[in-house]
Amino acid sequence: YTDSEMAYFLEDAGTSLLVCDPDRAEGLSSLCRSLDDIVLHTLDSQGQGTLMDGACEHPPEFVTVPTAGEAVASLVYSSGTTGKPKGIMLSHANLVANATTLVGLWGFSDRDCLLHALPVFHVHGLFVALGCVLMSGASMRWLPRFDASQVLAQLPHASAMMGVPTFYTRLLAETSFTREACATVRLFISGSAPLRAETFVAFRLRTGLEILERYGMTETGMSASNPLEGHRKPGTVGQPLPGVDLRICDSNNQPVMTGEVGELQVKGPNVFVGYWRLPEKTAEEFTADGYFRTGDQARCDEEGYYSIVGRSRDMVISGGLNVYPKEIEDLLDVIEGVAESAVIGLPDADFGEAVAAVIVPDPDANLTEGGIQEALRPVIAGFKLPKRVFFVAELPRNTMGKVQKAQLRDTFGSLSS
Ligand code: MCA
Repeated sequence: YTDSEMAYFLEDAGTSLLVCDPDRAEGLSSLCRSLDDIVLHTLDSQGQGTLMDGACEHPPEFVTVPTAGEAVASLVYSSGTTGKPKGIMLSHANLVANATTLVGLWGFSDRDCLLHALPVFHVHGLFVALGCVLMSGASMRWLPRFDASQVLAQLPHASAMMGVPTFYTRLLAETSFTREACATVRLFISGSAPLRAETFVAFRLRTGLEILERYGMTETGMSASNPLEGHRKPGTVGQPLPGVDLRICDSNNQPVMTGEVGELQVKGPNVFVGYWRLPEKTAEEFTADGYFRTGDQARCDEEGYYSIVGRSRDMVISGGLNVYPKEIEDLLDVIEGVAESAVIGLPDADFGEAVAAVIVPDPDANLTEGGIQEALRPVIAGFKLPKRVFFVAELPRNTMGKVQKAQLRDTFGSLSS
């Protein structure tokens, strides 16, 4: 995240202490001073920094502070359709419930070694991966980021791995990724973005193993999973987790018939406490009978397997990261020479979907794709940056004046096949 994105998080959360990589300390220290004197400490990937220097001055023993299950354990930020990121309050009880369930469901034990290559600033790498390891006493090999050759080098030490579909398509692109390369691995899990059925099949042909696809959200942790033992159905996210209640509803929050498409709603001990300082937004996202409205369109088959078939919210999932078009459109629209813009997701072989911007320039404006990307780069994180920028004379709109994004997606096709 850029410093301007960080400024929003720090202020919104009411931060009192920030721990950052030493490389970011200079930029962030002036930000911290300008925001109510936030205390800044550093910690590098080797565990060194001012945080550890300070900690060393304290005795290693301390009194454990009791806390309630419903107390907020973590605020994880996620953008939204309005463009402003929301702090998602996860309680200790949420985290414990989900980790306990997943350890049982996926069979984690102290004999496991998880190969961890996910970022730890999302629920997937932070609470799903670390939760399963900590709650089962498993061990972990922790990579700073996903790198196919590093993963291949570490796989012989691992019994399990979690990843987004991009991990698996990148591994399949390596000829040395073979049945022998994953001889020690009992479980590959995929989530955060739809796993294409063709990737599932190619993976099985190459390795003899079936990727286990599961479904979750920051607000809910994990909600559904294909089974450890039993039939893993490609194109589905499996069945509800034990203790988690899933239903598919029409626009009146009435459950639809089996096989019909509707909005997926979730209730259970995994569901978050609410959005930080946004009680009205929180109330909007829950039904009167207490189900969280995911905004995902789903279908359930006769055997109780759920498939995610679409999104009712305008969102792009790129390499497992959610990008909200409104946030980028707001930034594009203030660039000189941009009359209006629409941000869409286009199919991409590597990231599943890639962010693209469609821009209507002002008359006489002299805009280029590179110029637009450079204007955005200092203000948004790299994964949100449009990989392509297209220019059009006007945006297609319906009779209500709403931009027809489906039509734009048809027009611009895919970035790579
Ligand atoms: C990096 N870039 C990206 C992405 N990641 N662009 C689009 N989508 C991305 N996901 C940018 C970089 O800034 C860089 O830009 C350029 O693309 C190429 O980077 P590359 O080296 O190929 O990327 P990478 O560093 O290898 O990262 C790709 C990745 C990574 C391995 C797929 O994004 C990743 O680890 N994704 C996992 C996300 C995740 O954990 N999601 C969980 C959230 P430039 O060249 O301009 O510098 S969802 C969740 O938690 C819920 C609960 C759930 O269900 O799981």
